[in-house]
Amino acid sequence: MQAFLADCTRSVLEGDADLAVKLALEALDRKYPPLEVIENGFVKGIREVGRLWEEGTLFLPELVMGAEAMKRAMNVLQPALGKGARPESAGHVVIGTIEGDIHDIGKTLVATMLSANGFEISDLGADVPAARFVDEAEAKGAGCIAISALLTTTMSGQKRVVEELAKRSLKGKVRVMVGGAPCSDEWAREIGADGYAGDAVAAVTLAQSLMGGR
Ligand code: B1M
Repeated sequence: MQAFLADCTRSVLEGDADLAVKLALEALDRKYPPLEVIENGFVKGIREVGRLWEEGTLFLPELVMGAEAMKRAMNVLQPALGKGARPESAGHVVIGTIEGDIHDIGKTLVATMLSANGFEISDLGADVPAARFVDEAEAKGAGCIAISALLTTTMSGQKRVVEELAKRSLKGKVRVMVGGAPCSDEWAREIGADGYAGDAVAAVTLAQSLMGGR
């Protein structure tokens, strides 16, 4: 299994989307736990790509190729995350990546895990204006808004969502959770959000506690 996970990591590092898809299909075939293959295989690869890019060893086209390999593998594995009996709805969550930010891999993984755990999901995609989160929550009667931000320059948009809720007298009625690399518990407190989740599993636990679910 360790050697297999290392191959998954390498496929993303090398930006080899065909290999990433082949390995993802093989993982399903071998009945490996999909979340472990994602987190300890492919995600490790994309984080290393980001680190190498930051230190100037890799360039933007290689970052894009790594992301493409990661996304193609996720497309294969994500349906397997949601398999099994669907419990009754644990509540409705509106999720998206904040305006100005197109990073959507982590957000989509969180949405899939929430859905697999019984939450109804409105996934607004990436680059979503603050007001749009609140419009959707109002329209769907959602109990929670989950906002992803991967850039230090876009995370302030999460605060705008909290402000928009307050403007419409919905603060406290619709709970807000934030996530993404630059966010933290401290940041969530600072902007008046109800919580921060560091990964997709923590996001499920947090949503359950915020919405009084299981
Ligand atoms: Co960009 N990028 N990127 N990038 N990118 C980062 C974020 C960066 C840290 C890289 C680096 O410098 N090391 C850096 C940000 C620096 C900063 O702001 N401090 C950066 C930059 C600078 C940029 C550009 C500005 C580069 C440029 O153009 N010059 C540009 C910005 C574009 C824009 O958004 N406007 C850019 C572009 C891109 C690509 C398009 C090439 C691609 C994104 C493809 C896509 O998503 N469709 C990309 C990628 C892939 C990355 C890195 C390498 C990987 C992100 C990722 O997918 N991780 C990233 C470096 C890094 O994160 N180490 C980087 C895997 C994913 C599963 O993890 O997203 O963290 P993550 O999600 C986790 C948790 O954070 C959490 O759960 C997820 C699952 O465990 N989580 C939530 C996330 N959202 C949540 C929401 C929740 C709860 C939990 O609910 C509330």
